Amino acid sequence: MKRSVSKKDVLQVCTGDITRLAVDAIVNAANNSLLGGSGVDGAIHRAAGPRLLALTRTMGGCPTGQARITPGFDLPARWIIHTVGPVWHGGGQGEAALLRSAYESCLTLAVEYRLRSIAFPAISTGVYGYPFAEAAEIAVRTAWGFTSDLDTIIFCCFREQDAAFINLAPI
Ligand code: AR6
Repeated sequence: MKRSVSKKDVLQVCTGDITRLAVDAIVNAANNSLLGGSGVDGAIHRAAGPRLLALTRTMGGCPTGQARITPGFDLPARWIIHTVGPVWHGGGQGEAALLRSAYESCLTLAVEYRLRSIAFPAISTGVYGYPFAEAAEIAVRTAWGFTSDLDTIIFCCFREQDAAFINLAPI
């Protein structure tokens, strides 16, 4: 299928702290408990404030590869979409399918909530150990499937050097 030129601009890369982004939703790379943790999860809980934990305590967690939505509370973003990526065990334990499912679940929720803009951290590439380049390829390939449904899909890299691994060309 031919892609229109304008669709290309839906996908963007930025560097820095995702909690600062004033988009409709930022994605949290959470764990199965949804009760917070280190990395981007900790940063999001700190920036969103204590009402986030008060709510996620009632939500019963989230299976790997799925997603849940909460308000953004004190964040500039209106919503937080919490997803749980796979722990990297070498690639032979369904990690790629689970990571694709995590991205797909977030993007599907964004469409259901009629959101126009969403920003992703590099899910699973920190504590969970997923090789960055492989994870980035899955992220971009999955996001291309949603470029007709959203105006802006941002890949937010915390470390400046990670942005070089993200190739936005359609795969
Ligand atoms: N903004 C954007 N990206 C960030 C930020 C930030 N403020 N902070 C870190 N990153 P990680 P995971 C990047 O470890 O691998 C937590 O304890 C970071 O450079 O946050 O999915 C959860 O509770 C990396 O590229 O998430 C889980 O237990 C990416 O975010 C576990 O870690 C993901 O790193 C999830 O591990």
